[in-house]
Amino acid sequence: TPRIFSGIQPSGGLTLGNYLGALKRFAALQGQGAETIYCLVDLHAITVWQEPETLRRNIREAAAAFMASGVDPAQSILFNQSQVSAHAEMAWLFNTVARVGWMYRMTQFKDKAGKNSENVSLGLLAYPALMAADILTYQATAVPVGEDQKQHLELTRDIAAKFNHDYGVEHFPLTEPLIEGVATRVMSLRDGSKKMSKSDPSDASRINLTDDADAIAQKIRKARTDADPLPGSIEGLKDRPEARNLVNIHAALSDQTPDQVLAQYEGQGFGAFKPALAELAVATLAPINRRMAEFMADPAEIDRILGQGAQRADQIATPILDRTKEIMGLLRSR
Ligand code: AQP
Repeated sequence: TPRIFSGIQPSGGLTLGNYLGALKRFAALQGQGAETIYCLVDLHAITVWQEPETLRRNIREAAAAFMASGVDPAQSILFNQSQVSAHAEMAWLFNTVARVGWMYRMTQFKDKAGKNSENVSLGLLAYPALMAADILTYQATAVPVGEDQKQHLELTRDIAAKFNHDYGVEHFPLTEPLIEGVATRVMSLRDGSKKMSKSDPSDASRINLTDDADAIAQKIRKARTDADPLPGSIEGLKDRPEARNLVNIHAALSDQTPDQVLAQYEGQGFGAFKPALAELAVATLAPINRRMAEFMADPAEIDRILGQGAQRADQIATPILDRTKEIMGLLRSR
């Protein structure tokens, strides 16, 4: 059976971008004939400083967000990365396969390191090797991600191909990215050229899954736009990134195409569009927000679910890790 793997960093509160680009699709992929494995990638989160108490809370809150968005721990394996040691072990093996130059070329590394690239953690540079390990430790065949992760997925394929070539085996699959829908790149509400991100210093740039109805409505009301009326088709928004972003968000939330959305608003301005979008966003996010709060009221239950998920994940990962070590000539005597 095909096996789907994906993850999210618990490096802060999750956003509408994470929901539309990832969580909503994770839930929809369940029960479609593939095995689904979803991971809170806490080892990735610590590549930049995380305050321990905040990280602990963010891991539980991200687990609550997954479940509130419809990821069912009975149908999918849901766990946090650091509880399954195969991820870190496989990442080390891949550190010996991947080339340093591949890592320096990653745009996410360049963005996050900025001008300070000698002084970031070594983990931030090696991040894509750990991501390849997450995926290939399960020999996953497909990974649903947003547009921003495409380059890392290509690197995962490069690592798999180089491993298979160097050791003369067909051990790792060439994993396919699943980048689908109109919300593969939700943009900042303040700047249509930047993606909506949980680590953006401006809270007004994003909608958090924990925002209440008033906050959501206010952020959409204040979202940057222009004064022109809306055209009849998305083609007409080519040079209006902020407007295009709001229309795409509407389309993703209402399960329509952007053109279907625009058919309803052609000729109207944002004075009409924004309140409708706010209402739609609140209608989708309020129940998620409520369920998250219910899960968060019982952290021990979240920990139990993640622990159980980790045990199931470990059963798949460990034999694949062992076989990988064997192929590489590492001695196994138990
Ligand atoms: N704006 C977005 N639109 C669509 N999809 C998005 N994703 C993230 N932002 C958007 C998708 O969510 C998944 C998890 O991402 P991640 O948490 O592992 O890291 P990220 O891509 O770096 O997300 P953030 O929110 O920008 O986190 P920070 O600010 O910590 O770096 C991925 O599938 C991603 O594509």
